[in-house]
Amino acid sequence: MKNFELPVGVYAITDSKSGKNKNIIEYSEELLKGGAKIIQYREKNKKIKEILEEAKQLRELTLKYNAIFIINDYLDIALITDADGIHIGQGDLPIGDVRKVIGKDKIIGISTHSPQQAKQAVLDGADYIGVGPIYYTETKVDIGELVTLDYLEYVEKNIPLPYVAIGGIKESNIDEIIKRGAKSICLVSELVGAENTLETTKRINDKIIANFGKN
Ligand code: 3NM
Repeated sequence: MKNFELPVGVYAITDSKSGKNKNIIEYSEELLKGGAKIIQYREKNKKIKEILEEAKQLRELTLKYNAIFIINDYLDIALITDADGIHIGQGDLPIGDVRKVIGKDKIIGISTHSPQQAKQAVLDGADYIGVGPIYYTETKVDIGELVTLDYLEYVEKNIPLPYVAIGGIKESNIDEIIKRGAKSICLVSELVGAENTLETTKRINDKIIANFGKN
């Protein structure tokens, strides 16, 4: 997609593990009411038909709140639900091939964990990159090495793409991330697992916007 910008503020990702007994649609609505303007549906364990059903409901919800809807991994589900884009990992289909299927008007994001991967994402035509895991997290399995704040600083200074900082980010350490210039910040367990998802999302989203302004 041409000239894509990530919304300034919280980048929300769903997680059935962090949600415990919370209903995904209910907590997603809280994330959106709290101000998240982008939400990624990420589901690693459910059966494909259930994934499709949830994705369809989230598509409706994101349209209602005028938020960007991204699907993690599943190209077919992204196409069926007419999601705004797809987020892939380093081990997934190459960006060029994903682009052929999804088209030039959709968003492609890719997780990166090193300067080399970030530079490659630029060459391959990614619309944005994930930068993480910055801190330790149990939300993602097989996280590999922590990239630390050094990699965040590298991307901020050297990579001409929008990026989202991710991995172990909490309300208690977010100042370190904001200080380095990250305008799009993902907190999964901190928001999905919060006692009050709406209030926590709003507080954090407002803080990021207070630092950088809305886009
Ligand atoms: N991707 P939490 S870290 C989904 O580094 C995901 O690419 C990561 O969850 C990466 O905010 C991560 O609960 C999980 O730590 C982030």
